[in-house]
Amino acid sequence: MRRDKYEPVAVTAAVTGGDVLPSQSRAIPCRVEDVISEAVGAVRAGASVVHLHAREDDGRPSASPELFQRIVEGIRAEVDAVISISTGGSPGMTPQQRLAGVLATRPEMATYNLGTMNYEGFPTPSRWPAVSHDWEREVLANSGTVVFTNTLAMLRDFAAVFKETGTTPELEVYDMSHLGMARFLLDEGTLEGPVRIQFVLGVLGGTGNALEDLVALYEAAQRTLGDALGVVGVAATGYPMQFRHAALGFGLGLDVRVGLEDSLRVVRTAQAKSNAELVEVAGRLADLQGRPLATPDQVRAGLGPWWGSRKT
Ligand code: KMH
Ligand code: ZN
Repeated sequence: MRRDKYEPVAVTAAVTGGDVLPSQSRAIPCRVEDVISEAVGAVRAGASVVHLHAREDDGRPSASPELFQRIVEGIRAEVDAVISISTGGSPGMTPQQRLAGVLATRPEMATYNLGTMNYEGFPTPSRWPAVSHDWEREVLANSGTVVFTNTLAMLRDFAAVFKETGTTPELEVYDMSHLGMARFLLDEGTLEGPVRIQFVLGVLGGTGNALEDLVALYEAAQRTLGDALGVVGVAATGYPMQFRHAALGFGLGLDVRVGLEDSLRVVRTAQAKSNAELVEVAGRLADLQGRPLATPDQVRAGLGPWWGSRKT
């Protein structure tokens, strides 16, 4: 799907993630009430979608259905936003744990990671952050061994849960090979088009973070998926590429994801104090290009067939 010149674009706020360590930035929300207030702040700053992971109070990534429920209920009590739950979770979670948030909250959208890959958040010991929790030390000690597992069997199982819960899969494409997998899943009927794609750039194990990588992936997606290609978005990691890809993405008519899950800095020399700060920058980049920010209902109108056939 290609958008016209002045059509709205949506900003997703990825407010906490499962990979960044709370010791890296005081702004990363961990407790339920902090995740809620960060998400609410991001929506008030212009985001229409919030992408959510859950954490224990000490910041350890969690698959607790209760935590996901409390987070989603808390956000919905304060703002209207499209909820996108992570099924990527964090390294070490089982497939069932990774589905827990979707089963507990039946969100409009959830991430759907298309391939098994290396996934290294902390590859270089000399650049590791000083951390204060033992669980964070374990994350760093696992450096060099992290595999993000997404087998074909898992993809079929996850799709069945998404269909049952009326959840739109947001296909996370880190690599050209993931487009081939999406095509296969469409052809065998596991997925139904039009599919929503989000390019994730800059993860060590996937495509790099150059602007040309986004253009190459976008062209490949149009060629590979054709009419089955629905809304397209981009999530790039790290400063300044998060914002450079936001500018290019809006120019191309794509949705854009920003947030502390993917990038901690708001300017070269300073960390963001909140997710809202990052969303505000994205909003300015859209506005400068004459693109209004989509409302949650405008995003819902573009969700795929499983959301459309949802019964409750
Ligand atoms: N942390 C991002 C780079 C997911 O939650 O399913 C990838 C991500 C995956 O958001
Ligand atoms: Zn995520």
